[in-house]
Amino acid sequence: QTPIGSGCPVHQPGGVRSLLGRTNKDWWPDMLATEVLTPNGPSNPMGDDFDYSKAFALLDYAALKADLTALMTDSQPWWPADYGHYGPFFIRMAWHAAGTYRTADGRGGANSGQQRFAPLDSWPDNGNLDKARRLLWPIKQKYGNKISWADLFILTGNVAIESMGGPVFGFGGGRADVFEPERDIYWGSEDKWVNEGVQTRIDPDKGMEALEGPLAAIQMGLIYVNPEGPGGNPDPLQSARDMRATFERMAMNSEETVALTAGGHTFGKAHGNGDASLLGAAPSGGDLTALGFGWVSSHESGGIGEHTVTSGIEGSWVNTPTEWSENYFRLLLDYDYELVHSPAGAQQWQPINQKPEDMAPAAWDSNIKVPTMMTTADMALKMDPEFRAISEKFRSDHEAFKDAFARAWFKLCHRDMGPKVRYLGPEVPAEDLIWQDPIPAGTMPSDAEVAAVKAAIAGSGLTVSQLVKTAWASASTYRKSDHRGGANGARVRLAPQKDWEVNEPAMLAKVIETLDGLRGSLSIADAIVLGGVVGLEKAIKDAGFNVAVPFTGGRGDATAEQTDADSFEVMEPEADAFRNYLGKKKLAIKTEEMMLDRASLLGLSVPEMTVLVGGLRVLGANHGERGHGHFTKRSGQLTNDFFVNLLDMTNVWKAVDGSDDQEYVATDRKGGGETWRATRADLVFGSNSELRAVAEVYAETGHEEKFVKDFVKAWTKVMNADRFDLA
Ligand code: HEB
Repeated sequence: QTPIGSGCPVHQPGGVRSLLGRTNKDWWPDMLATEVLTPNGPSNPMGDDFDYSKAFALLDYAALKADLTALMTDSQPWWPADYGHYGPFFIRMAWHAAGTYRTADGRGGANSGQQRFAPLDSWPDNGNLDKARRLLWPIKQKYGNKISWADLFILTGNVAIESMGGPVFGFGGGRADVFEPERDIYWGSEDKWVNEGVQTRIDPDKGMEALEGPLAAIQMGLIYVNPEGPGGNPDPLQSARDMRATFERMAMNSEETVALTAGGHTFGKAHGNGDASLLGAAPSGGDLTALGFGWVSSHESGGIGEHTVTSGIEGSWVNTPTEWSENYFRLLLDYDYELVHSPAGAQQWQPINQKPEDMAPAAWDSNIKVPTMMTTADMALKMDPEFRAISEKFRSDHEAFKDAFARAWFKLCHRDMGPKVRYLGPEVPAEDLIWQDPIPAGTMPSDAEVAAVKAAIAGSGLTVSQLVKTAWASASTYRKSDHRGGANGARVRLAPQKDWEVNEPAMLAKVIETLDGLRGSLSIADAIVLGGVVGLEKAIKDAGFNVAVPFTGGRGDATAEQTDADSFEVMEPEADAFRNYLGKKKLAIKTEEMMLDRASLLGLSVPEMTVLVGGLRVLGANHGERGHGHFTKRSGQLTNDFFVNLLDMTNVWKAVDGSDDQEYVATDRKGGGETWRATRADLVFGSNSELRAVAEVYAETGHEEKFVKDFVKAWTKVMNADRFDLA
């Protein structure tokens, strides 16, 4: 029971939604309020000096893999293995860990072990994966901090595939665990889960357009699509449409989508041999004595083994569910199928007149033969013309299918790890893959080289504003969610980034061309960042301070061939509060919440975000000629004028008519004349009490230099956010 009435709490006046939508506290109001302790820091028992990559280096990798292989067939009475093999179950666990990834904000995915926490641990689609994680606990306990849960999920999926003869492409470790749910992610606004009848997010007429960004699943609580078809409607063609839309948001094309689904469903079975209404609460709402187990069944057998109910669908896809084979496409394409109901009442497809030799062993007794099945989503691979062509190609060329599956699985599991330098362990593939956004290694310039280029830039006539904006355009694409973007590689000079409106293409091209002519032996990526340093140092000196701006060179330059331009398109900012930029598109969330979101992806704290915005305004870093928030009479000097003037009671602020509450004007309380103009991303530092408290610190007498130093620190953090090569 939720205390949230019928009105949807997450939509605000004006049609915008709240940044986070429905959160754990809305789903489980009784959940333990561990956040009362977060003022003391994040809940990480490992401490600040724990370095996961160092611990991983001590791991006996071969021994761990041997233990995992043995676990596959070590059936436990409290959750017996189907066919005596846990492999398929663990593949599903790994796929669901990775499958929450979405390209739009890079969040979700396998890289921090989020499947252990709400809401993911309790999503209907993750049903019974709590048991899979518990089966792994003795191994996690044994290897301790040398293997994170996040890495263990993926490695176990790989070992499962290998142990059943399937193809794998490699494994990279390096996913450090976190110890609390991600609090910065939007999972949707609906107040019902998929199994409670919530509507699909895809509109039959609008398709992909109707799937709200950044979401990548069609219903609340799903990894991607509903196996029974959109909203439970068993229409394979509509299911194909949804698969395309959602897998595209996971960075998968149609071929990868077919390969993954077919390869995955070459293994294992679906569970629906019982009454779904006998299942208890999901883990996060579970009983204290269940110790984190959810969906505890009151079925006479305890709802395990033969009587397991997970999705409600029942049966295996193929006749050989614990071996890699060619059977999936064979059975899918050779048989006609009819719609039937599982014992749990789910709609599924059964081969018509199935030959006994094509039937599957029952999971509990290999002497009993049962029909195989396909879900509506599987039927999409047969019925949709485009998917069908791919299915037929893979059927006739098994080697191509194997290769496509292995590569797509590797991508699925590593897509959110960022550049290859972050991968650890003996099984990292040598081949560079385009989705890793490869960057050639740079060389560290000497101090003399840096000094010479600095002098050349300083004498080039480029302005503080131009240099700062260009460096910001380059570095601020970084997102900690999937470690993409950033200044390394200088992709700001390539399509599509060079043409993004937020980057002022004409100005950007001119600055980069000039820097290119002056950079000597430095990479263009380094020169862009160094340009920012030159601009800042001038602004600091002109303001009367003596504070150095650090520079660490060694970045490389990526080429257009090394850049999957399409995959960068999703990263185009619709708004950028740091440059006071608002695109033409109406935003789904408030401008100031867009700012929080970007700051969060950059890994900034509240004071870091505040000091950066205040500093960038007076440096003239606004998009175009926009004067909003430029609260200074000495433009281009790094002063705290933004905060001083924002908090000055002289000004009376009001919304500009017709600006849809996006633009504001201040007049002098006494004289009545116009003093300043601002956006929401400016005024929020005066109106929100927490931001205001930080703004006051920077406006205080005696803190002028602290402001400069803090700005330089936060700026440098953004410039170096992607320097994993420095270790
Ligand atoms: Fe899957 C299972 C659906 C994709 C792998 N799946 C499954 C199930 C279902 C599904 C319903 C059943 C569950 C239970 O237990 O009951 N999928 C699905 C869908 C999709 C998919 C709808 C989209 C289209 N998969 C997938 C992928 C993969 C997979 C991609 C990988 C690669 N699955 C899987 C496995 C399994 C499953 C392995 C089995 C598990 C066991 O056996 O336990």
